Amino acid sequence: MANQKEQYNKDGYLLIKGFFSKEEIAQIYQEARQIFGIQIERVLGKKVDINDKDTFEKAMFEFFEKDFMSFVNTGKQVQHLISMHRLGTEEKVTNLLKELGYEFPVIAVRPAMQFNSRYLSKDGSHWKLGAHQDWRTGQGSLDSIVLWFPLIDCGEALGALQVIPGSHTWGLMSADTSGYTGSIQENLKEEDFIQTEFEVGDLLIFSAFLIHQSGNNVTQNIRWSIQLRYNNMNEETFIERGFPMPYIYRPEADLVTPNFPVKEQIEQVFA
Ligand SMILES: O=C(O)CCC(=O)C(=O)O
Repeated sequence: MANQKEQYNKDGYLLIKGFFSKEEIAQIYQEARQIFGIQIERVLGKKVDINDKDTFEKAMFEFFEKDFMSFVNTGKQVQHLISMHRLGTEEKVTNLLKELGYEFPVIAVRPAMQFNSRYLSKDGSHWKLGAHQDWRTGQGSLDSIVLWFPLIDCGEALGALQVIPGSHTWGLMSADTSGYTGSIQENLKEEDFIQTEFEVGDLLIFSAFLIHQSGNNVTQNIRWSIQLRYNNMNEETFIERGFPMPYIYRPEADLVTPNFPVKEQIEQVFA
């Protein structure tokens, strides 16, 4: 274990084989597809078999094209899967954080599931992100940590994450505002990036300062992945800065569906 921490401190990341069970990841993946399947049926007027990968993913692309707003909202609902949230609070996760030096881990932001594909991205950022450091968006403890893992076996062709070992000690790099994370301005050498490879259950854990980027998903398939982020409440500068929370989470001011619901619809629920 001491070796694990040493390696993490040196490289800024660890790739841990078989950290999660294949079954628990499969369940989350299935529930995410089920949620999309419900709206696919409504919007496209056809039921799709979520286990028929290519047909299902084609239906995802059609759904995206046909009703973008519902697609975005469905994607947001998927972020609230209980199975995914449960995974992020498992003891083996908090134990790992403690092994890496966390005294008091908290969730930095809600877990995120991504479904990356060129066919599910209007500006390219939901296909692939340029090089960035997650700390710029999270601004939490200096030892903020990110967990990244795919819901499917995932290597270079599907665009698994690429990381620069040791770059977590280079400081906070300047970045533009492209995508939703910004991209680092400095010229980085492509050959410094290491391509990660995963089987279902493998976990990449990295410092929020580690420079990383999406690989290039050259396939017709979707790269399904999850990111979990944590802060250490005992980290001195985080305490001194008053625990900043840069993520904004608030309700819509107006009714999303005008004139809904009428009294009878509510009565029906409790009849
Ligand atoms: O999964 C990806 O392609 C990029 C995810 C990422 O780097 C991030 O959200 O910080």
